[in-house]
Amino acid sequence: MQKILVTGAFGQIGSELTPALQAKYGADNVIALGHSNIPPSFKGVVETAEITDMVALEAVITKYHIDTVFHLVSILSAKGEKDPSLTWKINMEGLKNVLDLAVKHKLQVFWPSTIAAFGPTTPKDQTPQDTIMQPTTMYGVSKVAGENLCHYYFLKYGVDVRSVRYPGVISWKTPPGGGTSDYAVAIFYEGLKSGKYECFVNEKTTIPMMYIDDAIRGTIEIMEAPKEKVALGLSYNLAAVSFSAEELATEVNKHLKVDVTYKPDYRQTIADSWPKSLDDSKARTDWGWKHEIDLTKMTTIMIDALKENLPNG
Ligand code: AKB
Repeated sequence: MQKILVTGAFGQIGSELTPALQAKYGADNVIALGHSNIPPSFKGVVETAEITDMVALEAVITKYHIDTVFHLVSILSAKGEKDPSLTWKINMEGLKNVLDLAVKHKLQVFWPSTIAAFGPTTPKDQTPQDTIMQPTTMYGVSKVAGENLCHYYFLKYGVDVRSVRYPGVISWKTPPGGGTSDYAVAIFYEGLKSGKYECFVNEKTTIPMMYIDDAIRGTIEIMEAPKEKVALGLSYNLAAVSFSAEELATEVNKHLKVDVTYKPDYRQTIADSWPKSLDDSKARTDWGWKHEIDLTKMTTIMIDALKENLPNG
């Protein structure tokens, strides 16, 4: 990794991965690709291009002699159900463009899949690495198709494409937006702002979750791992913690008084279709994945950080 392009650089993962890569590889060696959502405070090299615009994308890759792409652009599960056609277009055309450019320019690629690639017919507890994958959202469908596309580009063209299946990721730098796992972020924002949170899934809802620092570390580690330790073209299950919405509310209430009520909407069905926990032993064995942050630590970090950074926190 010498010249890195991050697509979706200002989304939930990108806004923390980009500075982590800048710190490690030098600010001039990381190009952040965005469009309408570039924060004025961002320090670094920025380019704008639509992910569906292959010519514009190739121009950026050529201009900076890019050798590595972290391709994060994606429409998430809940937002995706509002416009499934657009979700397919952004998620799949974007990935195919990046993979085609990877063949042409010999790029190493990171692309994330997620727990949304699973569906109601998947075993829910300790979901295995290889299992039934029949998702019920367009986002999930794009993730299964994307996993297969990455595998195909590895088999057919030898592309060094590496991937993990993220759980719901919890972070504080960007406000929640478009995902189903967002309730586990929104409870902190709303709790600090108003002391109340109306949760859009019921109290028993349990899905795998991970604090952003673990997700960023895992992402960089899989990309830096020696080739012989990683199954290229495979999306690895990646786990940290699993807890119910009620357990999260209890943990948050150890720090601040938040009145949590539950009013499930269409996102309940999505959350119910996902695993409760993941078996990520293949990632642990192959390239040494290990999470560090549990529910207690994550809650403390979120509250401390938002207290300092939310305008009315
Ligand atoms: C979402 O909720 O859509 C995402 C995911 C779990 O992939 N955070």
